[in-house]
Amino acid sequence: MNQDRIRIAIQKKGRLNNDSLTLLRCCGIKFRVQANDLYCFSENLPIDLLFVRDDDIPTLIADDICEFGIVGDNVLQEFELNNPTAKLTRLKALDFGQCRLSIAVPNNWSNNKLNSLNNKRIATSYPALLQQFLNKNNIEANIIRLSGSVEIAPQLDIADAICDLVSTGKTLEENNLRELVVVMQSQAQLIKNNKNLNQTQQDICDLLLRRINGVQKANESKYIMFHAPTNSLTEICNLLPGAETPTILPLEGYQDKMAVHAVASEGVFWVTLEKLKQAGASSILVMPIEKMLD
Ligand code: PRT
Ligand code: ZN
Repeated sequence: MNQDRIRIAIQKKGRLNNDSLTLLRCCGIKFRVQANDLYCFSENLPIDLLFVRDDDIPTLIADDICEFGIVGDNVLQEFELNNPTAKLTRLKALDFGQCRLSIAVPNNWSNNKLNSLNNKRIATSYPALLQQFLNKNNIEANIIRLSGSVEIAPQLDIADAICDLVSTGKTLEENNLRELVVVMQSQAQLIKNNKNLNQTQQDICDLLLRRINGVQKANESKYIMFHAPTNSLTEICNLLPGAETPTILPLEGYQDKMAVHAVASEGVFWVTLEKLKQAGASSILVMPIEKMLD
């Protein structure tokens, strides 16, 4: 293995694949991926990508096959509970792959209390996380381990309840199930093992983290431009979410209004724009920001 490169394990196919590749591309890492590739080399940075099942990512990193990986908190925490000596570090929450691990019960479950789960069978692909939750809440239940299609377990009478990932809730609804309690919230994480990187690898790691920060900041920020009456500039600028120092420019041919340009570091919602307009702003433009570096 070339010691001056770093390897990042990402999901080959599934919910995290596209967002992981998009994030790396936004960080300026150039690569060409063919449909059945198991790995690919970046064309412009000493970074290799490995395409694997998401469940294998923590192991690949713990075993030092890859230095980094992108995986959901749910898979990571289940792995950590099963491998308490493996030390993996969360470097960065990535703002995608959001979901929650929840216990769900059939719609006709009459009791909303947690202790209604006592002595019941709960099907899940996350037995360690579920067991930890049950222990914390003093519930004794029978965990049925399933690797997929957990939501149909109650209909097949394999289980009374399930513990599975939920994002929109549509799957639960389609299977006549409802959420009883949230076990954990999850999102994609950039992770690394605790082994020391050599200087070249550390430099690539720093560059990657700096660029991910830049991409996240740019995603959260908007460039906003408008015209504002000179006598209400302060009031109007105070309405801008998270904008520190707006640029105020004269408008050719006007004495009583100015052009304001600002970076709003929080989302700019319609309500904000409506408030700006009410306060006298006009010609309001909101634009996405592609990259940001402090
Ligand atoms: O083949 P491989 O093992 O790599 O893929 P996989 O089938 O195990 O994983 P995949 O692609 O389904 O999910 C990868 C990761 O995406 C998960 O580990 C989570 O971190 C994250 N994620 C985010 C989700 C969901 N949202 C999600 N909704 N993973 C799964 N689901 C499933 C859930 O299991 C249920 O079947 O979607 C259904 C519920 O969705 P809603 O929208 O109907 O509530
Ligand atoms: Zn998986």
